[in-house]
Amino acid sequence: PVETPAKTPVTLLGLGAMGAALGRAWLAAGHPLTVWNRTAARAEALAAEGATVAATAAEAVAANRLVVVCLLDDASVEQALADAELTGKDVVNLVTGTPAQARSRAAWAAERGARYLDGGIMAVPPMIGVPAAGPYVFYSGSAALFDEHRTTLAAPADTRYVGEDAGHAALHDVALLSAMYGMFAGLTHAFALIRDETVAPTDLAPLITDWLTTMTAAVPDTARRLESGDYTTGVVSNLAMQAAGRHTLLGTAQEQGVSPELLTPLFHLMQRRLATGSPDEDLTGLVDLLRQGDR
Ligand code: FVH
Repeated sequence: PVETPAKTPVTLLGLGAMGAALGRAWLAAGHPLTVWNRTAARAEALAAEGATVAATAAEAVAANRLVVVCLLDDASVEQALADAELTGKDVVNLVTGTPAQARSRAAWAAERGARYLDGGIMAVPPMIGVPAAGPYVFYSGSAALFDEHRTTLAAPADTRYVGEDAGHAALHDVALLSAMYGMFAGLTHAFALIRDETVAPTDLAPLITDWLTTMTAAVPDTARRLESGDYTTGVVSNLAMQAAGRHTLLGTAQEQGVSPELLTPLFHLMQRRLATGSPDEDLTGLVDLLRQGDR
């Protein structure tokens, strides 16, 4: 008979919405799982599914070499792992944080004799363990740790390793979340415009979806322009024309009784860039304007 290789045992700290989903995915994939959660009752469901419950975080860490942390924030990592012996451990931190927090957490782990990988989860809990939903996690930090555990890490969600700099997973995570919040700002304003009209939100929704999907062509265009430094060749919708459009967009907001507070910052930036004499560019120059050194 062919023996199936044993699955890497995993320790998981934190059984909130995301931690529980991750734990369930590792159990489903056949990994022995040791869990700890500050509020013990939250571990009961996973225990019933086969997880071993540790009484303390330190005990959970002691159980396995691979230790995955999915707590609320960086401060909770500090508190939960204060008494844990990390020498020889492989710590994978999936807590959402800033690049600087990730880098200092990497240094903190190194001082304690652990290898460190930081992660930024691009998914919500129901997507975990459902490959068709497209979940993935950015990882950065120890390449050796990532290579050794990549199969285990891929059980709950696909993996994207983005380099040895421990801050880069968080940087990618926050860059994508920032783009998402820009989209949320736009659709919030759009729905506000039609709120008191006889236009049904459910009729507008597919139109917004199609339009935003078409407009994502601006993403690779902007990237190419930033890399080439040429912000004008092939521009279809120039900055001067778009800045002039503020009268229509802000005027419509006023007519509809909608606050312009989500739109005005972008138009202010356009006018500042125009003031530098860049009417033939597209919006790429706003990227440079946002850099604090350019203020
Ligand atoms: N849920 C989501 O949609 C997002 C998707 C992208 C990634 N995030 C990040 O994942 C981290 C965990 O998020 P979560 O959804 O599991 O969060 P909660 O359900 O609120 O659970 C929080 C867990 O953290 C424990 N905890 C909080 N403070 C402490 C502390 N001082 N010491 C020890 N544990 C702590 C909490 O324990 P308890 O309240 O049950 O006792 C939960 O286990 C997060 O970084 C997201 O940004 C999720």
